Amino acid sequence: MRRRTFLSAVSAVGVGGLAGCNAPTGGTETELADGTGTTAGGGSEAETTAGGETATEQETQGGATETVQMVTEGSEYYFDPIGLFVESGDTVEWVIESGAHSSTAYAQSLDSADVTRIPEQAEPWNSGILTSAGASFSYTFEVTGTYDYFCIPHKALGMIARIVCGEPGDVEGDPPDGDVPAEQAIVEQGAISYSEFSG
Ligand SMILES: [Cu+2]
Repeated sequence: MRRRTFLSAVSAVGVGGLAGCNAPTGGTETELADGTGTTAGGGSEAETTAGGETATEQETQGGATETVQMVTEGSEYYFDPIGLFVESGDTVEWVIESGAHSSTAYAQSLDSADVTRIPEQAEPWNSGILTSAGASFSYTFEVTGTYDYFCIPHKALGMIARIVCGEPGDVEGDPPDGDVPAEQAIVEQGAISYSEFSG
């Protein structure tokens, strides 16, 4: 039930904000209707969840794909939406809308990050710098928690964003390179557009 609400919100943002560039979530809602418990990942996912919530997790696991645009607009460089909620098992696809960007997790195991701001058990990701419009990179979120990430060439200019998978994690404050939406706001709204956040 909550999941459907979130997806509806994401769809609305996508259609309104992207002027029909694509339809990121259009095809995935139908998968949700019958996509329960058939994937190989289902078992391990439940194991990583705190005991009391297992039933809920099984009910809501999906495999939906959400899209985040990477944008250069004048002197602004940003991810859109800048805040996004996903369920464990969902995939996020980052797509170059304009400019050249990367999607890189705040994980000290990666050369370009000075701090770690993803869950301890999570696999860090780094798309490398993508340079052509339409180029994309995907990552499937398995571990519950909060993930902050950035664009390598534009980190110093504040091109950072946040994804909450399942429920907020234990990150504190904002990343060192700028502000991102609060975890609870992401959970409540499902997706927070850059224009909404930057005011
Ligand atoms: Cu960038």
